[in-house]
Order: sequence, then structure tokens, then C-alpha cells
Amino acid sequence: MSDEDPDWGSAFPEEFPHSKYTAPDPASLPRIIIHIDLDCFYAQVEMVRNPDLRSKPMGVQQKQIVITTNYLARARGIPKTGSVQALSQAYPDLILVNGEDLHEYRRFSQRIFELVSSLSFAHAVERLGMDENFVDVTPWVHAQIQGSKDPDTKCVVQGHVFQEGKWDELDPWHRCLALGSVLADRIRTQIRQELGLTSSAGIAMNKTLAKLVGGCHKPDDQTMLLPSQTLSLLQTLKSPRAIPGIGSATNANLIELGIETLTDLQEAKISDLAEMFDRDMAERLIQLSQGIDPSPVKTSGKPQSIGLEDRFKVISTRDESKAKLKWLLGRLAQLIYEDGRIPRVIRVTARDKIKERAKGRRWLKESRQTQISRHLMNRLKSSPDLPPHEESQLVDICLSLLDKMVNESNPYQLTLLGISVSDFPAETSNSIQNYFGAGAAKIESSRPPKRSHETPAINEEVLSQLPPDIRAEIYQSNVKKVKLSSPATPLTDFPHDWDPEVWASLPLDIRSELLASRPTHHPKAQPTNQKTKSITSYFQKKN
Ligand code: DCP
Ligand code: MG
Ligand code: MG
Repeated sequence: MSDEDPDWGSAFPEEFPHSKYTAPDPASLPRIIIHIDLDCFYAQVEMVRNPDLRSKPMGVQQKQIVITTNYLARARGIPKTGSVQALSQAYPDLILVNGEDLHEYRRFSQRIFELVSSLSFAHAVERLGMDENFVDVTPWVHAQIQGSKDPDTKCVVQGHVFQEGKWDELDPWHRCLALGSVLADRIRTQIRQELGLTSSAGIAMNKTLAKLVGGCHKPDDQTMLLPSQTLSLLQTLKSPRAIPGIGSATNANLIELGIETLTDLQEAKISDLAEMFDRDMAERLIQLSQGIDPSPVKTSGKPQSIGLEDRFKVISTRDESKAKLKWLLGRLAQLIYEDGRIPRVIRVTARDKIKERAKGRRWLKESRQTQISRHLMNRLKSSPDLPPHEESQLVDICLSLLDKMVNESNPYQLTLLGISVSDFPAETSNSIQNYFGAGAAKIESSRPPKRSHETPAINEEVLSQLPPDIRAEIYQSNVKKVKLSSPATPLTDFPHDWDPEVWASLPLDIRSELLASRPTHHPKAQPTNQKTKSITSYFQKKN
């Protein structure tokens, strides 16, 4: 189905050609953001692949964890996630499908993103993890409101209004949101008709509120939030942790500051947070707690990194680590091949139970990264398999990165290993590439690049309920950056995230060129254009 010929009659069934109506100034209208989340995503993909499963309570399993269940199962009281053992015991008729191969999920995820991006009213589409997309429909909606439509024109809302609230069809803000609800319905219909998958949506003035309200009527339905309902929606959340973008590490810092409830955070001042957060972050956290989120919907491009992780009971020898890293590299090679770009940085992530205990931390992931010569992965431009020689060199590089986190002479108990790659050059032939890889002039594959994103092959139990952006935040907060103890370079401006040994081995002119070509490593958070206001004054603005 195409959106070339949309029937907007249902949104504005009548016209008033003689109206003296003055269109509202778009600057006075809200942004309209739609958040789409697929229902029991992995389970739905499995049901598309095997329709017999539709009539059965089923779940998707990775290792010993059930990571999602279909809605038939949920209707019978089977939880969305849990351990395989517990769920199988309690619900013997629950059918479990192995979901460790992410290929089909990624493929559907990509198709959803492409479908939504192709809709003419979708101004920007931002992917969030595997099964979510933010869609900014503001320009289309404002154009409609500003067009010939009279304020007396009847306007409809598709789906629900949050808490079945009353909306005012004469209010331009409400009308914008109502139009958003019609577009959300259109998106969901397209996904259902073209891919056979149901989804749920939230429609609100910003990304955070759209995501929060979208969960109110699941599955296969949608909810719109009126501006005056923002506080009521936030009141349904127990802690700051429930806000998308506030991960458990940030939440732990807030608790240390004595900020435990959402109300505590709503009433906090930037200075109250200064001990733990810089000014920008403090302001952003307070704003988020008040439902203020000026962050734009950024059109998703290719991911900045590609990677996977595996979790296991315990690894405590170098041979086991080597075997696991080799296995991970093999799977990563497939992802890099599908992506079509050749990376310049490789990173190994590990979690060591003994270190966690010693540091009294429940969740401690460490990472080390280094530059790699491009020729090592060049073959992945045309084949999903690494040649044996390159593979063994890469395994050695990974092992040496692991050595920086694990001391072989001390006992260790690894429970997670991951490998990711990043720093995909945008330009093709320059002296730096010549230096790093002979004959590596062309980087982008000629076949259309496929998108992929960093998703653990196996997810941690503790992360089981977290959306990927929050997982990424936790991940980032635990990353230990490589520190340069004695810079073997006359260039004092050393890129903090590069391996010192590799850096030291580069000729000076290459170092200078690399420094000049790289963006700043600690970009400041985007300054927000909204000042923190008292929450009441903010929401009094619109009703
Ligand atoms: N997922 C995962 N590991 C987890 C949790 C989820 O790999 N710990 C996968 C399986 C889910 C998919 O991500 O199907 C999307 O996650 P959601 O949280 O959106 O959950 P679902 O789409 O499964 O269910 P819902 O209908 O509640 O959105
Ligand atoms: Mg989902
Ligand atoms: Mg989701």
C-alpha cells in the first residue's frame, strides 16, 4: 500500500472555504512525535515464520532466558521474561523457540525502518534498538493546521487519549496531536499490511513522552497524550529509572545524592546534582523528569559500532577465552559483511565476577580497544568469512586487549565477553588509509549497505527489561578508557580512546593527520534551548 494518495478525509471531513480563520503560527504549535514499538517483536517474527505458533502460547529463548512471550501467553498469565527453567515448570504448555540467531530479527527491523522512512509524512525517523522507531511528523501536521482547514472542522483521534481524557477539537495543540494519531494509525496499518506485524504507538509533543505513553495500550493499539496530562503520566512512574534515557548507573548516582523518587528529581536544582553530573547533564535529567525533552528525532544512518556479546557461566582460562573470542569474531564477521563497511577500531568487553566482588559492584563491564590495520578485515567486503591468517591475527589482538583487563597470574571468572568494531572511515583514499591498509582504497562496498546495530547476541538478565539506549548508557558508564601513562609522542593532544602502543608506532605526520581528521572525543552535550522552569509553570502554559 502506498501513502501517495492518503485519505485525510477522516481527519478533516469538512471544509469551510469562506472561513475568516487565521492559521496559527507554527512556532506556537507543539512538535508531534510518534513512537512505534512492535508487539512481542521476536515472538511475532517467529510467528510469521511459522504461523502454527500463532494459536499457541510461545516464547523466545536465548540460552537459559526467555526474552519475550507472545500475547496469547501473556493473556494466560505467563510473564514476558523469565528463566527457561521456571517458566517451563510453571507453564508446561509454553512452547519455546530458540532466538539466538538474530539474523531474521535484524532483517525485519531493517524493513520496518525502511517502510516507515518511506512514508511521505515522516520528516525524520530514528531507530531505537531492534523494534522501536521515533517518527517526527511535525512539518506535515503544521502544514495541515496552517492550510485551509477551519478550526470548526471536525477532527478525529485514532486510538486512545491517555486515561481516556477529553480533548478539545478547537484547541490547535490538540488538533496537531489528533492529526498525529491519524498518522500513527497509518504507520501501524502499513506495518501490519506489508510485514504482517502488529505494533503499538504513542503520540506526544516529544520523544520521551511519546515512548512513555505508547506503552499504555498494548498490544496493537495507540495512545495520545494531551499536554495537560504530562504530570499525570509522569506520576504513574515510580522512580527516575522509569524514564527512557535514565539508566541504572545514572539512577544509582541520583540515589547517592538522595534523589530517589521522580518528584525528588522534578524538584531538584541543577546545583543539587552538581556533585555527580555536569551542568548539561543535570539540566537534562531535571527536564526529563518534568517531561521536557527538546532532543530532536535524528534520522538514523548507519550504526557507529557493530558488535555482539556472549554471556556464559564462567571462563577462567586463556584457552577458553581464545575459543570464545574466535567464535564471537566469526559471528561479528558476518555482521560486518552485511554492513558493508570496514572498521578501524576493535574493542573487547569483559565482565569478571571476581573483580565485581572485589569492587563491590553488581555490574562491572570493562572494555579496551585498539586500532587495527584495515587489511585484516578487508575480505569482509566480499565474503562473510575471515581468512584463517587474518582471523588468527585478530584473535591475538583480542586476546591482548583482554590481557589488559585480566591478569593471567591472578584468578578470574569471566561471565561475559564481547567484541565490537567501530570507526568506519567515510572517505576512501588518503594517506592514512594507505598507511593502514595496502590496496585498501575503496571502503564502501558496491552492494547497497545494510544496516545493523550493536545488540548483544545474548542479553544479561539484569538488562532484560531495558531498551537498548539504556543498555548502551550502562555499557558506556562502565567502560574504562585506555589511559596513556607515558605518551611516547611529542604530540600532547593524544586521542584518549586509542591504544597507546599503536599510536606510538605511527609516524609523526600520520599522527598529526589523524588528529586533524578526528572529531572531538568528548563532545559536550547539545546545549538545550529551553531553560529549566518550575514544572507547574511549564505545564500551565498549555491546557
Ligand atoms: N529482547 C532481548 N533481550 C532482552 C529483552 C528483549 O533480546 N533482554 C528482544 C526481544 C524482544 C525485542 O528485544 O522481542 C524487543 O523488546 P521489547 O522490550 O520491545 O519487547 P517485546 O517487543 O518483545 O514486547 P512488547 O510487546 O512488550 O514490546
Ligand atoms: Mg516491543
Ligand atoms: Mg521495544
